[in-house]
Amino acid sequence: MEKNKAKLSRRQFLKGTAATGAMVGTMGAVGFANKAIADEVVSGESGSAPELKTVRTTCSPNCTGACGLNAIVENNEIKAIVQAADYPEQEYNPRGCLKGLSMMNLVYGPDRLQTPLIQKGKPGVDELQKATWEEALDYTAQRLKEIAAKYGPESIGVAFQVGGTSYVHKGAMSRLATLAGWNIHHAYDQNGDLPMFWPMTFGVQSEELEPSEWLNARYMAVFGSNILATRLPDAHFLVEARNKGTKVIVFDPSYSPTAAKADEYIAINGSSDAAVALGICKVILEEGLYDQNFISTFTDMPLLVRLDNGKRLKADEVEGLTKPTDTPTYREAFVAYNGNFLTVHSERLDLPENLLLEGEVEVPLKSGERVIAKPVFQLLKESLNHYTPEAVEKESGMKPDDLVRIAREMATIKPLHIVYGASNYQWYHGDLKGRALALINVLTGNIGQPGAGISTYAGQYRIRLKVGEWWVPEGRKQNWLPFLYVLNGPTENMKAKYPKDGIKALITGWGNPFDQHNMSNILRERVQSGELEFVANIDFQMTTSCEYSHVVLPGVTWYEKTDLTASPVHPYLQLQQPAITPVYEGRPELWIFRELAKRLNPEFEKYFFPGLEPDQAAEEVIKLLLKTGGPNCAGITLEQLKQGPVRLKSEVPGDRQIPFYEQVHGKRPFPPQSLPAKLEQTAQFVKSGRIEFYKDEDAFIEAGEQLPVHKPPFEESEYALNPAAREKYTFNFVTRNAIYRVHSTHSNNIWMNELQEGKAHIWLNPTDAEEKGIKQGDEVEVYNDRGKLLVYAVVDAGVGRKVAMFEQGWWSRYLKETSYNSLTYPFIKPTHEVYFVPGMWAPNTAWNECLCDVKKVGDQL
Ligand SMILES: Nc1nc2c(c(=O)[nH]1)N[C@H]1C(S)=C(S)[C@@H](COP(=O)(O)OP(=O)(O)OC[C@H]3O[C@@H](n4cnc5c(=O)[nH]c(N)nc54)[C@H](O)[C@@H]3O)O[C@H]1N2
Ligand SMILES: Nc1nc2c(c(=O)[nH]1)N[C@H]1C(S)=C(S)[C@@H](COP(=O)(O)OP(=O)(O)OC[C@H]3O[C@@H](n4cnc5c(=O)[nH]c(N)nc54)[C@H](O)[C@@H]3O)O[C@H]1N2
Ligand code: SF4
Ligand SMILES: [Mo]
Repeated sequence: MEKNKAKLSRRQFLKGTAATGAMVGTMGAVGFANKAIADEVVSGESGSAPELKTVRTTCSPNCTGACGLNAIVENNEIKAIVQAADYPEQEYNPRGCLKGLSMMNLVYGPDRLQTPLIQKGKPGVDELQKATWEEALDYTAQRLKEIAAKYGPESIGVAFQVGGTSYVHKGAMSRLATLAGWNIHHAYDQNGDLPMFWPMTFGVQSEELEPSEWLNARYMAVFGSNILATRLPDAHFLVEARNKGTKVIVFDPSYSPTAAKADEYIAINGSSDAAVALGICKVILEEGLYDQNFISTFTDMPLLVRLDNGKRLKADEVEGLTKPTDTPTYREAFVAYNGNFLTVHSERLDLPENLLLEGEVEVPLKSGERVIAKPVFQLLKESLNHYTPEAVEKESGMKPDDLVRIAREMATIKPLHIVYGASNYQWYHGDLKGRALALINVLTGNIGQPGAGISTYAGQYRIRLKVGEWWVPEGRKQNWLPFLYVLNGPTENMKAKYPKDGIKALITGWGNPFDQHNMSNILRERVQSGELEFVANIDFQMTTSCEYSHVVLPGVTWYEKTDLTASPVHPYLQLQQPAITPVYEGRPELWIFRELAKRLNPEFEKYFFPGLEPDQAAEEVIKLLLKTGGPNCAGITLEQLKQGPVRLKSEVPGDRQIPFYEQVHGKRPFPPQSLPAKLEQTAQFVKSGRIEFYKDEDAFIEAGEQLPVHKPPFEESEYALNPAAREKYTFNFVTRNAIYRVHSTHSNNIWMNELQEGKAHIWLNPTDAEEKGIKQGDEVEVYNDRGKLLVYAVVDAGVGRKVAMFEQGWWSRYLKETSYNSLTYPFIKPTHEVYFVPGMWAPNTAWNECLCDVKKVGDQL
């Protein structure tokens, strides 16, 4: 654990820090540029100097970075944080950003929680009172027992944010929730990070190329992903790829920092990406630029669809065909045609080559009826007829000549990598946009090859190991409830089980829902009215959510505990190792849950390694996870991880992370497994065992979304909710992620705030600002019927027309106690309710599907 011990005088140490700080500029202003420099500095003179040690850990906020960092520790205090730069593959070195390197500002900052706190008055109004751990834990257990007795344990909701950064401690929360029968709210859909086109089209939760694969792409089309700000330690791969000759093109309503690094920037209207993608696909089909062999083998394009009911033709319906007996219960056998009707086996990609893709056939059914059917490809071709370059221009603003030229480029310059950013799928029709974008890759065979594919990079949500042995005690079942239902109430079509009295208590950790969840103001009101009877929040600092809690339990940062991290956006398995003992009275979360568990039921304690210190217990959990985690971590040991990061295993040569490589190269059915779900849970999403563009479940047919189509924003959301919004609220409230924060974490980091004048801003287009009489620096109210936000104007020609761009994450205290998530609304799209597999197919939040107006503070309406 302690990789490096040396002596250094304080004077020498500070000198070293200052010198390297100046040298590395913004990337390392707080400390050393990399471990080599750190080593040089710490190997100084001997004598009476204090002892320094270097501890390697992993920066673990809800960021895409997962950067390996070294803490330089003196007398149990972190003096500096430096990039570890110890990845075996040099292209990943170094990783880190100024937020991670200035984490001491939070570890030792003024907002650090010192003791447990109990609210004896009104949450959000009265001061929380200091309490001992005994008092806080006893009180929490007592309230939870009372609420469970009154409303049932399922009325208690648990939210713990992205799993990939904390297999041990977040797992402990899941373990306790499962034992107690509480409901768990999956973070992925609540965050709006679940790109629903993935399960719909590929049957997986989501997938992405590892960043070094960008270097293998020759064409990289970025649709609304701000890599330069939201994938800071990986952004250099984009720049290097471009330097090597990869064309980089950015589609975004606003000129983002990433657009500034591209070869070409195309300004498009908000949520018009599906129109653009389908326009591109039309050109690809018309000019014969598609890969016929690929689509016949790996997709549903040859499957026949009945014109009378819009459903795919099943083998069992057709005279002379039968569903193969070895078809799994969660799959279906469909039909293709090559002069004869052929049964399409869901588990075998073995159809002959000369399949009918265009035209129609008459099908004799077992019932004696005859129906007309067309292949999916034919139906697609017909539906694409609407997307002429001129029609696309009308929807998106993209010039027809550009569309045709770019379509040809995308179809012919291979490998093609499309990056579909989170902000872009955080719209009501984000699923349709993703299905349309994926169609470009699939038609051109850009799937499962080095440098090729479509990727969605959100936070570190996805689980890369089998976690069941730790997260779910043997013989128990988890209860899940998507958070959108907590806000919205139950819906007619929901598949998740809604508790009879709703959610009456919340236990949250690793998140700040009272700023970050939509309708955060409603959540606040529910606590204050008593509708939400009890909230316990575990954090290491005093966030807005702490202010609205009944009990605050001080957890610890990743510098104060042992944990394991492995996320989808990073190819390495890494440890968090304690650099210091917990600050003040903070306690590792596993300890907190063990203490709570034994108070809830003495039987529960045995599930949490009683008798072991938290770090010892965490190591036992890690050993268990490595043993039972499945092929991705096979053979990896704790001892190995203590030496440094270890690349996760995969079936791709070199353990590379290339989605669907095994499907395409081994002709295996779709989908591959999405952990932690069982294969049959997600395989039901693509019943044909192929990449599916035609969805025939009733909700898709009712919505007219069997095939990917473009639908304009707001029609089924804001305008359906309030028709007056069409005239009243003409600005689109877009909430992108900030380079200065990780969501709301670092809201209070003084160094980061200095870079933003300590103020929250709203970005407006100059024409819009002028029309509203708003000038640079003016205080502005951004508002709609649901809420308001007070911020300062930045007038910026790069911002799209009628966009009010806010960088999400600010604590209310920096917004004059307004809440930016008081404007957003938890819309639920019916096609997201066709199945329910937690965090895989569930209603996804659409932050950007939000309208507002802006006015200068002081102006009358
Ligand atoms: N520094 C930092 N990095 C982070 C995070 C952080 O908070 N801070 N958070 C992490 C997490 S959890 C996430 S989910 C990711 C999110 O990271 P990204 O996917 O990059 O998302 P955003 O930064 O929200 O927005 C990116 C861009 O989408 C554009 N956009 C919005 N709507 C549309 C549209 O309809 N079409 C198109 N083409 N573009 C559109 C916006 O104008 C913006 O430029 O970042 C991760 N990385
Ligand atoms: N309007 C709008 N809202 C959004 C978004 C948007 O684009 N627009 N983005 C959404 C997205 S993509 C996401 S991912 C969410 C993120 O929202 P949240 O998940 O709420 O993330 P943070 O705001 O970073 O809050 C994390 C909290 O956990 C604490 N913490 C960090 N590490 C630890 C630890 O080890 N132990 C404990 N106990 N606490 C810890 C931090 O101090 C911090 O207060 O926000 C969502 N909200
Ligand atoms: S905040 Fe994100 S990018 Fe910065 S050091 Fe931490 S993990 Fe890396
Ligand atoms: Mo996210």
